[in-house]
Amino acid sequence: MKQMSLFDEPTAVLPVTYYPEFLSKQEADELYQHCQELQWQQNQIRMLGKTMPVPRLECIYGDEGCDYLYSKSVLLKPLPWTGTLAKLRDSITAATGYSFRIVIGNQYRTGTDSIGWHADKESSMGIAPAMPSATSRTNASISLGSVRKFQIKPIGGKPTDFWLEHGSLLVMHPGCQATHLHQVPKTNKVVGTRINLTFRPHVGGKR
Ligand SMILES: O=C(O)CCC(=O)C(=O)O
Repeated sequence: MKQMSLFDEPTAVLPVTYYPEFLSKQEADELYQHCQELQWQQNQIRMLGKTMPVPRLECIYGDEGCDYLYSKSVLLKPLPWTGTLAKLRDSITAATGYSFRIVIGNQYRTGTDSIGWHADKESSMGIAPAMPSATSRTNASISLGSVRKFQIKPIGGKPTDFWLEHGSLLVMHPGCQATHLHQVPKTNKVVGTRINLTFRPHVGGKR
């Protein structure tokens, strides 16, 4: 499997690994079709004393009770794994060695849908998910549909831009969430729908 470790890049030392063709074109097309049947919703987020719509659609599937709260205001309650998502989870675990208990879907309908600079370090992801140690947690995300710019930067540092292709997998290794931020910025370009499936660990719920 083609794999690019950005640890090895002289100009961009990033704690991530990118697999541009993790899924074949046919597998990625079929998964994109499956994603049309998922239960997408537009959640509301509370920021700076205001309630506003999250600028993308979201869904969550996973182990029972593995609720996910982010930005102290958006509570996602997982639906049971679909067969397709469970199979994909297992294939990512086989390729990376990391285990996951939930998958969060983000659907970017147009260029104005986005996700701002953040790190994924919710306490539900582990006792010390943000610490760069062997016990800290990881994320693995599959991209489908239109290509959007993804940016990652060390906290206080300069961003590296790259484009996550249809069927690709991006793994953020343990420690990444402690030292780096990432985002998918808005764009004025005309772009089609992009779907991102982010597999994550969780310390709660039923096993
Ligand atoms: O859409 C992406 O590639 C990134 C999603 C993301 O940052 C997140 O779900 O926390």
